Parts: sequence; C-alpha cells; structure tokens
Amino acid sequence: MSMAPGRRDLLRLLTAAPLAATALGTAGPARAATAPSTTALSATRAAVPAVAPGIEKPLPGDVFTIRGTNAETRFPALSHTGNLTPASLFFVRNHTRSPILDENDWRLTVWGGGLRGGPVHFGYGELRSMPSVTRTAVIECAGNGRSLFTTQQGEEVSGTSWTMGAIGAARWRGVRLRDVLHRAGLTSAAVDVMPRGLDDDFVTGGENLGRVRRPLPVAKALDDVILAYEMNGEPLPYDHGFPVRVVVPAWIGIASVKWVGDIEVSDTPLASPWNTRFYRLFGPGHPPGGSAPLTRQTIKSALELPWEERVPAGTPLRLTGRAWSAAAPIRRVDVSTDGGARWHPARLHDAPRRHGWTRWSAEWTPRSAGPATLLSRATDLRGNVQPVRAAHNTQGYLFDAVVRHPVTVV
Ligand SMILES: Nc1nc2c(c(=O)[nH]1)N[C@H]1C(S)=C(S)[C@@H](COP(=O)(O)O)O[C@H]1N2
Ligand SMILES: [Mo]
Repeated sequence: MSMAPGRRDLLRLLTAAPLAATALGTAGPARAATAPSTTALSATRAAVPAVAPGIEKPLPGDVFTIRGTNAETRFPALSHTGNLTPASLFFVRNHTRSPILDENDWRLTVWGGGLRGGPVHFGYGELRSMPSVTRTAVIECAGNGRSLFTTQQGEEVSGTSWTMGAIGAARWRGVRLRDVLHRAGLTSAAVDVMPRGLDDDFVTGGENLGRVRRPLPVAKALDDVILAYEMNGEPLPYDHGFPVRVVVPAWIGIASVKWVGDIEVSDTPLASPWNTRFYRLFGPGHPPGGSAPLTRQTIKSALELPWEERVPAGTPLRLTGRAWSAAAPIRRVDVSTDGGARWHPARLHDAPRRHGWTRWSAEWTPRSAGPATLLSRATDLRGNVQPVRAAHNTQGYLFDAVVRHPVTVV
C-alpha cells in the first residue's frame, strides 16, 4: 500500500521541485542554511525563510518558528487573518516528514474484527463522490503552550517547546468517518478504530514505534469525525495530510491523523504508543500508569503581540488576541494590563461559536515607562475559566493557565 522510497522521492522531485532538497537530505541552494532564532519572539525579525527537515511549504521567518521537524505559527502573524487560518500560516507538527503522495496511487483500507468482512478499500475518487460535509475545526497540539510550564511555572517538562502557536482553525471538507465505516460493514461489536498515517515509522531513542496511529473510541468516530480532503476550499496541502487526513473536532491534535492509509476497526480495545506512553498525564498528582488517554483539548487565550514587545508610553494601543475552548463557545475574555491586579472585559469580535476561535480586542494606553505584564483570561459558556496555574504533568500537555505576557513601556 505504501510506495517504495525510490518512487516517493521521485514524486517528491516531480511535484515539489524547488522544495525537494530537504526531502533528499541535502541542503538546497535556494534555501537558507540557518533557521532564525528559536528563542522568544522579538520585535525585530527579518522575514528570512527557514528550513525544517521534511516540511514542504515555505516557512517565512516572520510567520514561523522552527522547532525540530515542526513549525510553530507566530501569534502576531495571525493578526492579519480572520477566523480561518490560511494554510500558508498553519502550524505543522510532523513526527518525521511530510510524505508526497499521489492521489491516484492512494487508497484507504478499512479492516479488522469489528467489520462483517473486509478488508474494504476506498479510492480517492470514490471518497470524493460520497456525500460530503464541511465544518470548521481547530487543530491544536496537546502540547501547545508547553514551554510556559517552564518559563511561567518553573516546572520541567519534555517535548517540543511550543509557545502558543501550535494551533490553527480551518474549514475542512470531506466525508463522515461514520459513512465510511458503515459502508465497510461496521458491526455493533466494534469498540475502537485506529487510523494510521503513511508517513515514515517514528523512531525515538533508537526504538522504532512504527507509523503514527492512535485508537479512537467508536462513539467519537461515529459522532463528528471527518476524513478530510479539503482545507479552506483547496485540496489538502502536502504538510497537512494530502490526500486525506482525519479531523477529530475538539480533540488533541494527535487524533487528527494525517496522510491516513488504513483504519483498523476492532472488537477489542486497541493500544499504540500514542495512547499509552504519550498523550496521558504523568507525574505526581496523576495515577502511576498515567491518566486515561487524553481526549479533548482545553481552554486558552493569547495576545497577537510579540513577546517582550516595546510599546510607547502615552500612545493609545489596541491589544488584539484570540480565545478558544474545546468544551464550549467563548463567553467572555478579561484583560489586565497591570500584572493581574485589575481586569476589564475585552470586546469580542466573533459571535459565540463551537469549534472555532473568538477574536477579541482591548484598548490600552501605557502610562509609565518600565516593564509591564499583560494578561488575558477566557471564560466559556460552560463556565470554564483559565486558571492561574496549569496542572503540571511531565510531558507538558494541556497548558491552560492565564499567560503572563511581558512588554516594556518606553
Ligand atoms: N500521520 C501523522 N499524523 C499526524 C501527525 C504525524 O506526525 N503524522 N502529527 C499529529 C499531531 S501531534 C498534530 S498536533 C497534528 C498537527 O496537524 P498539522 O501539522 O496539520 O497542523 O497532526 C497529527 N497527525
Ligand atoms: Mo500534537
């Protein structure tokens, strides 16, 4: 089912010639040799394209911070965007590298003991001809905000040092996973389904964990999950799962498997390293074997302002940002410009909505020169409010605390 490496590299050359250099493991002359600083955001930054091994799309330095095989969206870059994140600004989280697949060679195999028979195959054209749905959903990494466990709470965590930009919102079009499962002969005995990506095996610490895959309970699979082939009205870009990815609304990003090649449907519970070792809460305060596998994302808000921005005293400033919650639409956002002593309601620019984010703004005239700390605190319609502190866990998942954003008034 997967293509031989030679063929894949050839396709890569043919379809993405100017960007193929990283895929072949050589430094291409057209690409910058060094990535920009991966430290805190800074107001002065050249728009130098950076290189992340295995990412196909351009990664301008004023839009992305490269973190290993991943690219984080700089929050200030979102201030020019609306409710949807253009694919060119959407963060990329790759365990290995983006495979370049050909939709004509691609097919989806659905198999396992939870089906009447099988395996059953679906071609790209076949999926495209099935009834489609379009829905807005954010994809947000479970580790979004992870670095703040350390910088804000003084706690040690492992994993990619995201700030707040491992998130994007898009309009996804595709078929309901439910329809595909029913066509494949789903039985009432099925308990878990496990989509698996066609990207390379993930090798960590010398151990091969196989291809990215994570079980999904049948109840969620039959609810609102889609097999998406379009993002914001265009075919999926290579980096975001072309030709087809899973989109699991409200759940942590790992559930939304990119480049899906097969889906196991099982009548017994399934396991993979992505629901046993990773994506549970470990550490003091959590059960010895870790919490239950993580499902839903949490609540957050962030300013579209460079970290440690210098702002002039006496000049009115419009602070803008975004807030989002996987549990319910955002009801309010409060802002403090004095380190959390006094709070004022921000103005919301989007009607309360499920599965998207809410833009907000607040006016501020900085008074006295010196360091200041800006905070925003989101509340959703279920009454979830961002706490002062996020619950520590060794892998730094589900950071939800109010972010303390440093600026200097000059
Ligand atoms: N096949 C495959 N699917 C994957 C991943 C991956 O590395 N391989 N990364 C996951 C993780 S951890 C996240 S957060 C999201 C990121 O989606 P994006 O790169 O489109 O933003 O994809 C998920 N799906
Ligand atoms: Mo992730």
